[in-house]
Amino acid sequence: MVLKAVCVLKGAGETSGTVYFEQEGDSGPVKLTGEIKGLTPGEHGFHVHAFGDNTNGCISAGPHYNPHNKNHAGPNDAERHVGDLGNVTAGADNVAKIDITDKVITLTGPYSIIGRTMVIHEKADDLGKGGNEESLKTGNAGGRLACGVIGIAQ
Ligand SMILES: [Cu+2]
Ligand SMILES: [Zn+2]
Repeated sequence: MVLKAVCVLKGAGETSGTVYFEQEGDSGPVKLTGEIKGLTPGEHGFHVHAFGDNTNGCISAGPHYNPHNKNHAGPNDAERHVGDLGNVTAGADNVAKIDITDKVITLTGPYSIIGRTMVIHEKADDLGKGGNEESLKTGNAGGRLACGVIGIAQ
């Protein structure tokens, strides 16, 4: 059985996008596809944040989804926040194509990301290697350009 989810990202500015999630069975990796437009060329931090709450814009989504109380890191690090998906890269056309396969996030069970929020950031995520305290919390990725709640797709 394939589980599917979708997230429509919107913000106060020009940035918007759609991300599709697919997972084969309960324990397979999650494949993310889609695109985000209206970005400055280069890397932008991309995370699952804890709450599916956009009442006060993307800020209400809270911190990175971190149910196991770890430090912030990159998607390939053994210790990371569940929500740490690293960076996406926008080209000269201001569009980032999403093509990520991740073994930590899941669409099912107690740590499912459904009902939480995807956030795309202003700056690059330093993946916990920035050498300061903030790096181990947020990766110094700066402001939240756009976000959306992850929902069940048909
Ligand atoms: Cu974030
Ligand atoms: Zn993080």
